Amino acid sequence: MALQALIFDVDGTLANTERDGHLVAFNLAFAELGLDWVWSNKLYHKLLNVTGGQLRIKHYVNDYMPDFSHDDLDSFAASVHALKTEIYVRLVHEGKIPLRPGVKRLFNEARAAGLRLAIATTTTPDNVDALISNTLGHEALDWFEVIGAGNVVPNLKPAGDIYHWVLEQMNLEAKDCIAFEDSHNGIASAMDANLKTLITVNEYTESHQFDEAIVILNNLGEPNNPFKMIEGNPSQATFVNVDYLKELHAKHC
Ligand code: XBP
Ligand code: MG
Repeated sequence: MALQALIFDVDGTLANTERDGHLVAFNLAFAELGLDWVWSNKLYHKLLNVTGGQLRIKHYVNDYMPDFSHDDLDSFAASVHALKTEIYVRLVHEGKIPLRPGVKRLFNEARAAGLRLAIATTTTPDNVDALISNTLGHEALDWFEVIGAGNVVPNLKPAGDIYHWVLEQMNLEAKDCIAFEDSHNGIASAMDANLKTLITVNEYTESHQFDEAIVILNNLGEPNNPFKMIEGNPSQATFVNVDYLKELHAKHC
């Protein structure tokens, strides 16, 4: 079967949201709540192994702040996280987080070619809405047939739940799709649903293992700004477009 759909992760894949958005928002939320916690970039790099902002806060308290007193860790983490989400959405609307190279172009080319688009992320749905509408316009939310976010499945990535859910919603088989990810937890989730996965690394994930990726790139590239291939089969392509995706699909799926 020909390639039919592209399924995108959000954080780290569509934009450098972790460094420019989530980390900044966590620290601003801590300060606003009078907590003297400051997550450095180095610490956040480690904390990213735990997906989901609320789980990340609980992991931090348990592993780094064992003496921190709280009545109920679940509700504490939920309230810090709610404020962090508000701040993150505000940062996105201030235009602080651009899309990574090639993302907007590829969405447009894929739509023109009749490919179906979807999102599979562990982040909060408000964050996805804010990023898409701020960078592409509010109407771009309709470009995605399904937006699967962290609230629709019980287990976050690296579990495969979100990709299984998206495939089921679209009534598609994994072999007819390509997933786009940036992290080890992300590719583990996609692989659980048998999805062939294209990786674009970022500063937090360039040392991750991506043994099963169909190709590993520094970014999607643009006609005037070619990608760097970190691992993959040689190709004439210098940026990711629909023809290159079809080539990858034919080779791997
Ligand atoms: C993203 C996440 C999220 C974000 C923060 O992982 O793990 O937790 O870091 O967003 P992926 P929330 O890119 O693999 O989906 O605070 O809304 O969870
Ligand atoms: Mg990601």
